[in-house]
Amino acid sequence: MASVSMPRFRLIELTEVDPFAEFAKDVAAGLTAELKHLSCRYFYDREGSRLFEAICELPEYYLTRAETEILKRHAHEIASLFTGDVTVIELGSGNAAKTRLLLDALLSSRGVRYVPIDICRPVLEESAADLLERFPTLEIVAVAAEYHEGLRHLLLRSRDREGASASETPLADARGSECPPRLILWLGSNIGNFTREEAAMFLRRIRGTITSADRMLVGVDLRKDRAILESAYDDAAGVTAAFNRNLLARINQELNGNFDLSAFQHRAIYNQELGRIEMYLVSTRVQSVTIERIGLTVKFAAGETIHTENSYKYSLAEINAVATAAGLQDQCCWQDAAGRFTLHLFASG
Ligand code: AVJ
Repeated sequence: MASVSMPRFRLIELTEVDPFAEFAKDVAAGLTAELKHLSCRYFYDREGSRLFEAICELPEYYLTRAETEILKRHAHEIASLFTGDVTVIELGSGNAAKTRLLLDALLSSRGVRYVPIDICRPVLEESAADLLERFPTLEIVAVAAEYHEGLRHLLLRSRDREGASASETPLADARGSECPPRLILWLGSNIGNFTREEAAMFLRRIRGTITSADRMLVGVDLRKDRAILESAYDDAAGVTAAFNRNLLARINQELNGNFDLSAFQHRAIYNQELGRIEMYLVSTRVQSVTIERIGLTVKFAAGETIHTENSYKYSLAEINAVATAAGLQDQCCWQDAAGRFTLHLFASG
């Protein structure tokens, strides 16, 4: 764990000692499986994070605009639920563009410590620099880690009371000595990458670490017409296709692979029964690919797929079921005018 100190900014690195080892292991397992798959967590190298930001601006990708609309309209109402200082913890903060709306509303009448957790360190550093300049009183403790890692440290925080030191518990430390209430943000339909069961378990673990004063704000994409969903994940400009293929580019770069990116097609289909978008890369011909660093040659049949992402969509009843399974109380929710997306405020109940 490395940490860099500056007056209003600290960065805590909780990423793997050898990030290639984990990636190599997962790629080898995924590409030798009966149904080939790669984990969507590997989308977000620097280029992937940049492509995802471009996705958020696409006319077809309504999610970001819908959530921004909700935050613009209700940020002050959400901020008013907190009376004193607050610690804002964000899971998967990315460029934190939407978070600015909330931070702005919160900072108008209280002190805020912001704890963004993201797996892409350069993106964390850039967005933190931008926020520090924009908000002269904001304090930031950035955590370069995966959700699960970040959550583990949230869990450690609750053990902090039993004596773990602050350096082992960055989020405890991040919370400060007065322990202001925390607002945990899980925005942008990031919940959609989890199965409903995983989402409930994850929220349940968070619930176990929060106090009755803490709140969680979760952005959820709603079930809707297939055509709208499929074009959101298969845009005309091909940005989502490039985002998907970037996984193969990353294998080429980091693991010495020889994937021919032009021989894999992007596919996004809505599985209505399961209520999820499924993304695939489809081999356009018979081919074999060698990945030197893991000593692996993978054969593909024409039309064979690599499953790369699931993005779950929710009905209000499904959100309710997940919240109930997690033991969370749904305190408030807000939708965009077109009813495409919803923000839910949860308490430990
Ligand atoms: C970052 C997981 C919310 O599922 O909508 C966007 C990722 N994939 N286009 C989503 C994504 C393809 C995105 N999340």
